[in-house]
Amino acid sequence: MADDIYEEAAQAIITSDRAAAEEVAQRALDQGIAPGEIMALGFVKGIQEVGELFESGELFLPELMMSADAMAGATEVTNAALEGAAAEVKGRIVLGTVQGDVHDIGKAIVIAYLKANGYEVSDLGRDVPAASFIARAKEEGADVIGMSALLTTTMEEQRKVVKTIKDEGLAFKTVVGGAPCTQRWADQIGADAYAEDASDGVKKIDALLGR
Ligand code: B12
Repeated sequence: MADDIYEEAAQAIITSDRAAAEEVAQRALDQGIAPGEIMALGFVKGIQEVGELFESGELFLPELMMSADAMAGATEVTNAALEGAAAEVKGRIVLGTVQGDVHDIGKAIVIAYLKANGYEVSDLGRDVPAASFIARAKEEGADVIGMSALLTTTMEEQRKVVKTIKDEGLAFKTVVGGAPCTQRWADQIGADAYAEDASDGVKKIDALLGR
């Protein structure tokens, strides 16, 4: 049953079992479940629960890191299934996790979705300084700069990038995402869009570029 496999996926993350996570991801794909679906309804539920256990002090950093590793394994399997799905190139995007922040699981999912939906994406990695977002966007003639931030302390980096674009009169559109970000935050810093998850990211970028 589909519900069971979603639960199995969540459990593989909660129990930090990378091998199980990869096996469940592959089995879900073999059963015809879409990569985004097993991610959103299974693995992401698991890592959210891990985050809650960490916050309430029931789980510690080494366990959180092992769960993150299991999540990375699942993401590799589902992202591979998204590869090569698109035919036309709709635009160029540079995307990274902001300076001071090493959370990159969500970013990897967003990149896979964008690629599968026809975008050329340069992955700038994590802990990316504001100046590097701008320099790479210029170098690559990007249409959009995407910034991921998972910490309330690193969200400010998104503001720096948006401000530089405005100060220098550059044409890049900006999209922000990550757990602490909201539409309100995007409005506050003057970003062009906020996306709640990977598929929303594709929708928002399509809309920004009139695709
Ligand atoms: C996994 C994890 C880690 C892993 C990260 C591994 C990795 N390679 O990414 C490790 C163990 C390294 C880690 C470390 C830390 N973490 Co941490 N971590 C998490 C956890 C549990 C899950 C994050 C995650 O992967 N979620 C799953 C993905 C799929 O979701 P997502 O990232 O939100 O991305 C989706 C959307 O947001 C959106 N999106 C994201 N980015 C973008 C960008 C664009 C452009 C678009 C369009 C969309 C988009 O699309 C994605 C896909 O749908 C969260 C809890 C949580 N609720 O988020 C805590 C959490 C973010 N961490 C937290 C903390 C405190 C830390 C540490 C400071 C812990 C410590 N004491 O050292 C360090 C900080 C390290 C650093 N400098 O960055 C806090 C942050 C609190 C705060 N308010 O700032 C959280 C909320 C946990 C908690 N509840 O306390 N962490």
